[in-house]
Amino acid sequence: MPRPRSAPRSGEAVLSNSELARIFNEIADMLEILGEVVYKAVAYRRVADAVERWPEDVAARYRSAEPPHIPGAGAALSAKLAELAETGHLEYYERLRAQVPAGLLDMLRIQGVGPRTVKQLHDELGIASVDELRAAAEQGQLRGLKGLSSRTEEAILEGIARIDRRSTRLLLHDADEMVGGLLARLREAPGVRRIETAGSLRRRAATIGDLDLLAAVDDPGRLFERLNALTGVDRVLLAGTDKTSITLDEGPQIDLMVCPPSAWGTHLVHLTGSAAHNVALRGRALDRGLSLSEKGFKEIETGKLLLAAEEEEVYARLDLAWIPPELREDDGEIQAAEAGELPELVRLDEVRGDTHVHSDWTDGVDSIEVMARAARDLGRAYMVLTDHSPSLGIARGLSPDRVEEQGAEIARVNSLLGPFRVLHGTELEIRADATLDYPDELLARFDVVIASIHTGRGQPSDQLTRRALAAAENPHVDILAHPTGRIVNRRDPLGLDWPRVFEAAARTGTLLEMNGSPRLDLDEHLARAAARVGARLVVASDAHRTEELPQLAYGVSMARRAWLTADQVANTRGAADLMKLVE
Ligand code: DGT
Ligand code: CA
Ligand code: CA
Ligand code: ZN
Repeated sequence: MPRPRSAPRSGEAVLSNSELARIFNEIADMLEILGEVVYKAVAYRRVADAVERWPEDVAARYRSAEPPHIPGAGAALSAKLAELAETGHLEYYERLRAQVPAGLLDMLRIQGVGPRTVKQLHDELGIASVDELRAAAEQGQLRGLKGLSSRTEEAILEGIARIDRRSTRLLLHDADEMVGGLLARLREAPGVRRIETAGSLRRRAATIGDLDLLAAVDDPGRLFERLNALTGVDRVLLAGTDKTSITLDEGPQIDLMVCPPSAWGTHLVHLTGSAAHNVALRGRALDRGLSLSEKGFKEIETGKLLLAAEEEEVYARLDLAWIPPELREDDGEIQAAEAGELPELVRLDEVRGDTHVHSDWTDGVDSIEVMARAARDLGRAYMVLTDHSPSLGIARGLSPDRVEEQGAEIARVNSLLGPFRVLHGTELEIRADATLDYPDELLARFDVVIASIHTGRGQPSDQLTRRALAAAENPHVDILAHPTGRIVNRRDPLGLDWPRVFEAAARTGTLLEMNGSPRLDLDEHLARAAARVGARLVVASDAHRTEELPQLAYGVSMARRAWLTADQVANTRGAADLMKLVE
């Protein structure tokens, strides 16, 4: 049985170690900004570090009245951890937040800007936000302060540009969530015949600049009114007769375009893009004596307008097969459509099982049985349970004995839920020295082994490559999980020698994961490159709770953007065939 955890009652927030650490670090930041004595901030940071690395769930230990002995956490700090663990809140933290303007904490996100600089900038120049800091740096006002120079100004501007680049584009998952409710409400608006997402969201790009919607309506005015009246709409940027832009209170701009139903096809092609794809289509239209815009095709000689109510008609007039939105990046899809060689892209309903799922035996939230029932309810035929190996201390990785016990629990769940199957897997850490975290004899006993790199990420590229190759070459390793280690908008991908890794994967039959969590790793470009040299892929959710199991769909979206067919995605096979493939 799993180690008893004081289980989170549903709806109640239980803070993870990294959330506790983040709050303690933020307290330290605020204390420094407020100019408190240094040792106080140091104490909070020390405890934050220890909590972050603690091998067990600290909040759970507090809740079960067995607080761990965290070095540096005396009575006062321990009481604060207890308050956070039990209530999810901390009075003291809230009080500090009321004292320190949020803009000052934002400034700490700029690389190279620490609390002391923030305090100095605030005290001496009254700067209280990133925007004010940018303006001051641009105007050369910082170099007058003690310890700062024109080089600091440049570094600060550079740092601001970097966080801008990171934070302005919305993660696909978040964009879906934002647009879902909005679409449903607009669909009910009087006179709306059709409404769809367009732009990068419809192409399923990993990040989205703004949300584009297209509606076919009889009366545009009524729809715009409806949009403007929606709660949460912050302001209307531009209200035209066929186009409006709004921003939500939180989140991105939304471009809503409307069109008559008879011109839906050309409008949807236009607004879906990409711009490069559209440019190529227009060129093709010109070759045929036509000028293509969202309104329709105009015969250049006669000026006659030819409407297209469906996308298929647009492509047909250009002698092309209809091109799935995920491929519309001007990356070979037009040539393929012309030659009748578009791939039959893999679909979510073809995926039989999920190859990367966690439970509360390591860092997941739900039990094996609960995860399995939820996967079954989503229509999957199997899932590979891939809890962590021991060296991932933070995730309470499993000792060999615990692996054995887990096998028994899986057998019990399988006897309950058959024909659904839980396959016994592991997410095996590829250690910093390129050795693997379990001995071969133990690895041989798993149904499926997925290997990944979480530690030693700062190594030079050739050592990282060596680690990935060592895993691929081990006959017991079946899948390389989230191979680049990126997290969209948060963590850059590792720079491995990908051609070598993909060659090894293809040669050894090691599968490469397309992880559907906000990692989206591999991305579509690397996955396409891997498939080109004959490697196969899998799509997976990396779910740590039941609510994350549907993330598998994002792996499929990226696989489609990588031009993959069902045959190239190994888990479109049933459990038995997958096991045969990786044996
Ligand atoms: P985003 O918003 O940065 O994630 O990317 P998109 O692709 O959604 O771009 P967006 O919102 O600027 O425009 C939506 C679509 O409108 C785009 O995919 C194609 C079309 N479009 C926009 N600007 C142009 C343009 O300058 N030329 C052409 N041909 N099409 C354009
Ligand atoms: Ca867009
Ligand atoms: Ca747009
Ligand atoms: Zn995982």
